[in-house]
Amino acid sequence: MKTLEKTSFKKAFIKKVEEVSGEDFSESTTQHQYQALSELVMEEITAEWAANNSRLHKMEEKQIYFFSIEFLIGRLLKAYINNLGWDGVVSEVLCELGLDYEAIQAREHDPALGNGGLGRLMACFLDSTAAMGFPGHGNGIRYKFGLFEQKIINNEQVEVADNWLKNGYPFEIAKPDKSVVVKYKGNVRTEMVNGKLVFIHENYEPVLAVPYDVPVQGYHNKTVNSLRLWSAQPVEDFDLSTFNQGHFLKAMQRRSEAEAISQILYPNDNGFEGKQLRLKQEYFFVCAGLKRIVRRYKKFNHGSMDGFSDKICIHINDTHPALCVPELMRILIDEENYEWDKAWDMTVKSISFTNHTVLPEALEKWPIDMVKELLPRVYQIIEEINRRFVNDMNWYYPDQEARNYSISILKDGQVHMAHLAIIGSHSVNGVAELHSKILREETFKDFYAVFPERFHSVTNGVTPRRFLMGSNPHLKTLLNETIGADWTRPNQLTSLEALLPYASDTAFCEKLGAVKHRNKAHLAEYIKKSQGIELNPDSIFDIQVKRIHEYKRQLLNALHIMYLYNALKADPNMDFVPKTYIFAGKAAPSYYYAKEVIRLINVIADKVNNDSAVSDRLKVVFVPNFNVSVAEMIYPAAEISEQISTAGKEASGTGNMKFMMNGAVTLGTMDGANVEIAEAVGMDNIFTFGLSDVEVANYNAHGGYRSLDIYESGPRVREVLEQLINGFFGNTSTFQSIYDSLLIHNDPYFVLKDFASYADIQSTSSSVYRDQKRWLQMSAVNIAHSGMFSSDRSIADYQREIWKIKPFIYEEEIL
Ligand code: NTF
Repeated sequence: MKTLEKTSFKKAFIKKVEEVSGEDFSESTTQHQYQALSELVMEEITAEWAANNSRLHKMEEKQIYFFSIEFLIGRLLKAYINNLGWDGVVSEVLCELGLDYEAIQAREHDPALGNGGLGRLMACFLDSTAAMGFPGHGNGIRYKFGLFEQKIINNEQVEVADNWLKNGYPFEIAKPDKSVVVKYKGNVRTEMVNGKLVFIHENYEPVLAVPYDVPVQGYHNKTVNSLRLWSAQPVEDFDLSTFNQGHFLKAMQRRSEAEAISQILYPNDNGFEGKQLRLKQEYFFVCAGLKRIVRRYKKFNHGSMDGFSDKICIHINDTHPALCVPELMRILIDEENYEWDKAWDMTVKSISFTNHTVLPEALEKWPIDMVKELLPRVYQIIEEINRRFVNDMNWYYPDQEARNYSISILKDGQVHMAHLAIIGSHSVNGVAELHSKILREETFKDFYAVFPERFHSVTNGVTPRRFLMGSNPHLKTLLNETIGADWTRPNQLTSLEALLPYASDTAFCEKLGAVKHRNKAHLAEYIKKSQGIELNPDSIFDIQVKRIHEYKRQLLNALHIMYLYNALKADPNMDFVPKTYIFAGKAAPSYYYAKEVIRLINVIADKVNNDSAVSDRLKVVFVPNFNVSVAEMIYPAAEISEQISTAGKEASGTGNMKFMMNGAVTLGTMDGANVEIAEAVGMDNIFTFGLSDVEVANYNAHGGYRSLDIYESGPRVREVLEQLINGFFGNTSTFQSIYDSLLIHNDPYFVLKDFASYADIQSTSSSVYRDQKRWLQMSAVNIAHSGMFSSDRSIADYQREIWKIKPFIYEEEIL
């Protein structure tokens, strides 16, 4: 890779703009400039990409394939430019040409091919894998419509289709010649061929899977990996036989049924919706992805699959790709003629599995009849895997029949996908220490008893290239000036610990405060422009951004704001540090309760922001359409990071890490990775509150706690609860379902139980904030200890513990 030369880049850019616009450069629009810049970047990357692919064909290194139903990659133009080391020259040239680099970047439609944590984690992992210079690729679905765009109209969430491909997408390459056929439905016939039973899948409905590859560029190195996204198309443009018989409508229907598979991303986060189309999607990218991997492996290994599991890791991201287990078995047995035992050994050795949630409503269970009808041969294999597993268990543990049944794949008329994933892989891991403990001791405890050696823990991480270096340039500069640039190298983020001595250095802290203030002002400007709300950048920016979900408890935050509002109204002279509460996040369109929480927050914002008695001290904003780009603007501006889930429910959280890296102080429960953040920074540099996971579990074991006790004993809380239903927000605006959940349905997420403790810690944090020196010291300590939350570290852990590949050695290839 060559470094970019300014004059030749300027010339090439002008020429490219004229090519894409067909007009003189002076007539070009931002859209043309964006297209031209994207094309130049792609030309550079694709040259290296080809070289990389041919290196990988030699199959000397073990390769990782991440199978995931979501890849929430975010905008790529700036990330590519930074990774190529072109950032300095590109900014300078665009500035000299009088162009606005930020506006050019904003032309890129942020691809929303994921809901939240699980999909974004995959994007961070791809980034880290490439940054660390080894082969790891993504395999998923090219949804025509990504996650809906969220608008807030009359305080409510309104969903708008996300037609992200309408202007084309410059960073993908279609590879129709690499298309494969995926087969659904039909029946399985058996035949004896040379004394061997052969399974023939016939009368199936074929769908064409067409791959689109997106390059994943390493950081300042020559690695370019691939994210392969599959698009579903009818096998022939028209189903000619049907068409010729005059059944035009039927032919068209087949076509749209095929296309439907990759039409839309299911908008649920942490929730399972057992629709047949979703099951089709799951098999679609599993079947297509494995087919290409196997073909390629055989092509470069003399047609043999023997060494497959030594060279290929199939990493399945939650259970959506769990059909990899029976599908790989099907390939090995039906197509490659392996015996069952050998095929099973190869399958289990190749596959590893990460679990991302313990919420029971998110665990996938498919009706047996549905799987049987849609995937007849795959189902037969699942049945056989289950039969052998149950036999083995009954043999080894003859006195444990109930336990043996409880861990089988097929039970109660359903296929239990997590069981399939655990039984069919050599490794299962949780995504934070606490989560992994809950998997071992609760969710999968019966499996842990049988396969203790399979259980691992790898704490999540986030890419500092996007979430610190890319999105917080002023902080990056300050860090470089203070401790040098070592921390910017892949897998070196722990070098930020060199910042620790500066945490008590007044001059450094002042600069840190100035960077934060500038980022707050930048966010305030965006909010002013987009929502017309004026914020005070001197107030505390207290931020909760994530999916809206009962267990994440945005409601606790909202009720507390009502409580503060009441207190300010009751005592206008109250001693109060001005606060700005910022929320963002989407609710699943069918999740009524979560949408009510969004409405509540917006109604509170209206009330508070329009009350001149308080609005100079208290402000509330709900930023619409939370996505990766909005996130990148929000994290750098945060001072308090709200991570307030009911303990035991949030597997890890990754927003908590992004906030921390940008110097926000966590205010949270001891849940998910918050526990490890607390360990890293020490209890003096985090605000924790609330029940522990064990306390929550104990209450639940005894039917919960009595929420009315809190209502009865606390007048302040009672006032807030009554305001939900007494017309406080205007006669038409009541929140009966929220009130009922808290008081009639006994508050299953312990919102009221944790309320007092939350209010206390909120007030403590405000007192600490008054001492800016102390606050900035906390902020610096958080940044300094954020190194272990880099996804480079997570990937290094996976390499060592799970994929068993040689440790990473960083070699800088440009700079
Ligand atoms: C999410 N799970 C968890 O809710 C987060 O705590 C975690 O940080 C991320 O995964 C990444 O591991 C999901 O998105 C899902 F889909 F599994 F529910």
